[in-house]
Amino acid sequence: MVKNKKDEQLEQFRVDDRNQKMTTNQGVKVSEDEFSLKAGLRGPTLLEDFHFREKMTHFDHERIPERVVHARGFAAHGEFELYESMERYTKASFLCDTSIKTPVFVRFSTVVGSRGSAETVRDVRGFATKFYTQEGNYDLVGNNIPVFFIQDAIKFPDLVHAIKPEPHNEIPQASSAHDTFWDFLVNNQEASHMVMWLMSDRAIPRSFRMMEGFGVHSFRFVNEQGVAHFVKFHWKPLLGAHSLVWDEAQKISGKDPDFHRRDLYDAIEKGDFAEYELGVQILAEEDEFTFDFDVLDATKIWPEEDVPVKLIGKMTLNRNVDNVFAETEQVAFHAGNVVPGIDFTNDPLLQGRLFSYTDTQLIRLGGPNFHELPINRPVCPFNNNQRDGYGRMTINKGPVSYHKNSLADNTPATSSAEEGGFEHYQEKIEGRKIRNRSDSFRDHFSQATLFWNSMSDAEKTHITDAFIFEVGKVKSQSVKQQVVDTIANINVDLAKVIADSIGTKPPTGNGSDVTKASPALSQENMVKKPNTRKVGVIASRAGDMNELQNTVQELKEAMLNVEIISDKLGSIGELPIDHTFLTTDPVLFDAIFVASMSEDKKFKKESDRYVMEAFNHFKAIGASSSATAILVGKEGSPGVVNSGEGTAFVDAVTAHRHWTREV
Ligand code: HDD
Repeated sequence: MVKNKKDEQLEQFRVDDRNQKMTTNQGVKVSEDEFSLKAGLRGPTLLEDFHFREKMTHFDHERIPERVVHARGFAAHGEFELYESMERYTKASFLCDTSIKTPVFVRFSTVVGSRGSAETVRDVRGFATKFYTQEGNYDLVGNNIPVFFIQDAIKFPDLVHAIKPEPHNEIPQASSAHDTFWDFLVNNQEASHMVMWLMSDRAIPRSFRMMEGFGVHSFRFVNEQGVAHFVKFHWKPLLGAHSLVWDEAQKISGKDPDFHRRDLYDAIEKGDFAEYELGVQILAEEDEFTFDFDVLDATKIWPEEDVPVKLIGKMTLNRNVDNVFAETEQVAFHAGNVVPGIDFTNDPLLQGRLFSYTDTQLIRLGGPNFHELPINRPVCPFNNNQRDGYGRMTINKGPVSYHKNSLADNTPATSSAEEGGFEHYQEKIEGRKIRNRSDSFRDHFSQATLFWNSMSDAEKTHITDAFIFEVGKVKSQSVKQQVVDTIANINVDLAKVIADSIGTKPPTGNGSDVTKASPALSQENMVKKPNTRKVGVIASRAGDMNELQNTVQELKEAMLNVEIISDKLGSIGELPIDHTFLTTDPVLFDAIFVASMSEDKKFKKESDRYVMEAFNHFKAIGASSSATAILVGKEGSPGVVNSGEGTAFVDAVTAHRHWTREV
């Protein structure tokens, strides 16, 4: 079923090869696809075998360069619906007319790792959305962290060189835990705020479906009257933002390197669509200078308590791609793709991005016609005088390909603003050409401290441990010391604990006097829901079948996803066994419930391993009355529940993690 205008467009390009005859790319039917053409049964292969040549040549050219950053990604289609008209602020029609459902395509990614790297590494996540609006494509190319490492795009190549694997040995893959990254931080302290986020739980999300998204920069909304407001964009997941535990994340990297894409793909296939509300923080132009930071500085947030986030619509990701290469790999995002009503600011990071994205697509997608690829095409008409180039698909008719002309009545014609033409916001600019930055960009620590102050105790522990893990892997004693001294500017006690663990001298410096906190920054304060949480139910064939059936039923009614684990595949009564102890792992579940035990020693040992691992990762653990023996030594611990306690197990799963548990 074709779902929307974008889907309708893609449908024209879909091909189903099933039940078709095999042909060459020239349409000639192929008679033999097993053996190349040879001179004699044991003779050499002949050059005239055009089918062999074509098949091999195409294969030899199957790969394209991976993205220089954000190489590992996964995407889905969906729709955006508006709650209320924003016409007071913007003339973008998809944000004014609540009857419009805008098709979207969203690609999530890690930043540092190469295309085949694991997905649960400690990293920023890309959250790039293409809105196929009736006025052209609008791309919101954001991350799951609201700030960035640097203030000026000229430093982006340096940042990426420092965080990617070190060039002399290409180690480590997909990780910031190495000398060059931390050397970058201490010599470019504008990264301090972002590094606090990177060391926090935000960098190890539980799921793409449980992750916030941010446009990061201040953009501009411009309304029909030409009045502008600054705006920051947020995506708020309806399931709340939640994270893995670092030890668990590392183990998942081995057990299931595809953990995040599998989660999103499976959820969509099941009909558990990923949902996010679009939020905007809006600031009048005259309030530009009311903060103790510069609104053009991408290393700063606008605290939600100071500038509330207004939720204006909802995005639902409801369809997986048909072909990952054609869609996810060939999609070309660009922070510069805007529509009338949305405009840029002078944020020097944003300004530089406006150059980089088209430039990178030219090398990655091999020429200037990548906008014609099905996934990149706008759903509204597009006509201009651009012509030719590699891979051109459009057949432009007629002799005229220039403006102005009389032979085609001066068409394609430009449009006035009233007719929907994009007119850049007429911001007044004055100044000297200068290579420097404003003094208002020089405070690199206050918001890093604000972030630290806003964390719960558990989150602070995770950040501390993450610093010790990462900086502890740095080989240079000098860099380690400089990191400790840099962190002292954020919080001196944090710096002291790190110093004590990684063998440096205690920090010099007195710390920060920022006492402000922003509760909205803590994931502990976010909505928590049971929906789609994955429970591994351990069951033995010898157990009570009816009890198992009832347990599974109850958990499913509570919106949890249940998978049955046993020693062998097969079924227990009517219920199929989804995994053996070996084909899955406790790190792949949100909670473990032991429904029944077996006398078999190996079964017991494996069940103990599952329960222990879940316990160590602060997950909910439950057992039926016949299996409570498995909880011995853990009873009374937060999130450990036996079945006599009603909905307690579901509540324990809903709580996400039980950080006060002593492990
Ligand atoms: Fe970028 C890709 C997000 C700064 C240059 N970026 C890329 C993607 C995301 C972001 C989500 C992946 C898009 C996809 O899935 O295809 N980038 C950001 C954010 C930034 C940011 C939120 C800061 C606020 N980026 C940034 C700077 C530059 C770039 C400062 C260079 C001046 N980014 C690129 C790029 C990439 C890219 C080299 C690599 C692949 C691509 O564009 O398509 O152009």
